[in-house]
Amino acid sequence: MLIRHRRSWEIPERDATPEHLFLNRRSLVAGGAALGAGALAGGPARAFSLFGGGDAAPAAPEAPDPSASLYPAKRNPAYTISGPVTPEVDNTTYNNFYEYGTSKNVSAAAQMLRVRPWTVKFTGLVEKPQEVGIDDLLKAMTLEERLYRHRCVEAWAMQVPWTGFPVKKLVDFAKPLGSAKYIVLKTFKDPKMAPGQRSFILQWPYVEGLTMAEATNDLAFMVTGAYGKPLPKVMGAPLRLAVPWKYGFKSVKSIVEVSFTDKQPDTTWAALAPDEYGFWANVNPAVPHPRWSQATEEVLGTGSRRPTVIYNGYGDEVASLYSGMSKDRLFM
Ligand SMILES: Nc1nc2c(c(=O)[nH]1)N[C@H]1C(S)=C(S)[C@@H](COP(=O)(O)O)O[C@H]1N2
Ligand SMILES: [Mo]
Repeated sequence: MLIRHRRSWEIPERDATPEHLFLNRRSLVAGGAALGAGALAGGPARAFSLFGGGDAAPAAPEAPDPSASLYPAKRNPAYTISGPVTPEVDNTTYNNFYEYGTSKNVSAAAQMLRVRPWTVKFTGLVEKPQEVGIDDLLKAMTLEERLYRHRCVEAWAMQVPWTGFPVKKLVDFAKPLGSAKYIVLKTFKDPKMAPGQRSFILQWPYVEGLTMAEATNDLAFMVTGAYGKPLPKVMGAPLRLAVPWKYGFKSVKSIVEVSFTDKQPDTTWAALAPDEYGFWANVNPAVPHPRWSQATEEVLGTGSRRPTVIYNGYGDEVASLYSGMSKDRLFM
């Protein structure tokens, strides 16, 4: 079904996916000789023969998620969407989680992710560095459900019932110093648990960042669950970001470190392809990606497209964050 939807896209998926750029460049730069490049240079389909290698540790049976009783959380009616929620099956079969492969169908591969024990470190410009287990962090927070739009830079979109807590609450918990200007969120790095990290598809670990003003905006959300349950692994369990006015690559998954700095951090996609992806990455239909239009978006599970909206429809909440910044590349 999804394949048929993808065929109906105005732009072929291959032209719209960041990996297309990178895999091409990789074969030019490395000539297929460097670590992992032999497989990668063949393109996405062959790259993930890497994943069938059989040298991964067999998955140990898993205990039930200890946070399951926290779900479903009460819906916060202030955050809603027009139109239906994207069916869960369409969401969990069309993902970007390069730690588990560059195809969209990585749910099975992502089962290698182990979400307990899971520790989150707080580092950098904080009163006192600390580490906290995810279940202790969850106990310190009040979970709520919010319906959010999600817009990938590849011109597809979803409507998701996330559960979590405001990033602002995470900031309060971390107690950053007054000198902190940015929050930096990092994914784990463990190639045994994430075979994609065995090759240089991206610079690992995946890193994203926000200004303190963005992070403490009411919309910025730390996600721990979706569809009334703990977060499925493929969506970035047990802790991911959702900043719905920005392109999806900002919403980093499976976070293990939260740090605070006074310098704009090097973020994963902006570091890899600075001509195509930036730090701000705010959604804007009028600013095309260098290789495709952003004017419309495929809504997963519907087989149809709709017009893209500036700030993905959240301009009333966030446009003021960027006043006086018209010289910055706010929309890529
Ligand atoms: N660690 C990590 N986080 C990531 C990614 C990734 O590959 N690795 N992909 C990003 C991109 S491009 C998007 S669109 C969203 C996808 O989230 P979803 O799979 O839950 O829809 O996650 C973002 N966060
Ligand atoms: Mo994305």
